[in-house]
Amino acid sequence: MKLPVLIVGGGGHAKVLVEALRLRSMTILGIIDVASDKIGAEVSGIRVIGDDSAISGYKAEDILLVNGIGSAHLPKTRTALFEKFKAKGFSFATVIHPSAVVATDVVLGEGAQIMAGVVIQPGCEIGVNAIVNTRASIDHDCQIGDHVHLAPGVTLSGGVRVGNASHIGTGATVVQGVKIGRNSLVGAGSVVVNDIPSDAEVVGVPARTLIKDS
Ligand code: JB2
Repeated sequence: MKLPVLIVGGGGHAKVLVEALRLRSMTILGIIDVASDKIGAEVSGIRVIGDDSAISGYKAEDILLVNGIGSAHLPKTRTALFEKFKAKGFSFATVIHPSAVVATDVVLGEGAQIMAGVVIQPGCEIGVNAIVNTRASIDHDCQIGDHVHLAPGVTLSGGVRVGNASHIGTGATVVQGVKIGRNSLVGAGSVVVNDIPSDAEVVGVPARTLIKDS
């Protein structure tokens, strides 16, 4: 039996999740959001029932959480929210939009979210709490770390590794066999042809370290 879900966070990413969950016939009990002006309102027809404290009204074994926080940068809030509620004993639902093509041997971590139009080829591993966003494409034998966000339209060739909590921006392309470290940011539209260390920010074609104005 599928447990009902609570979505934590009620912004743009939550809207996309509501659609996928409905198509999977999941029961959505409500949305949890910290913004006081959202409480009592609806997001895609689902009521915002309270802030994070409302979750304590549910037993961890009776529900699953869905992490509704996305990001257009490093996924710090999303990661913290996942870790906070795991520490309280809650589990997170894995969400796979029915239009995604996911090879039979792909290993998905707890709470991974695979959105509309995604393709994931054989031999891939996707970490816990990762987002593989709309129409991203992951070729064979890629390893995607925990909390990683592959933004819409990202293309990874075979054997790419992405370290925990990195963000690959919209439409970026990563060529065969490249390794990207942890907590790194790849700008939208970049083409990554060389390994990227941890804690780096790269952008461009080919992708290079971003030099910031002081
Ligand atoms: O700790 C929290 C918390 N922090 C922010 N707990 C709960 N329950 N809610 C929290 N929020 C809420 O998340 C904010 O009050 C806000 O309502 C929501 C975030 O909405 P927003 O639309 O700003 O971002 P998003 O995370 O839904 O979407 C981002 O990431 C997506 C992947 C955006 O960048 C989107 O454009 C993007 N597609």
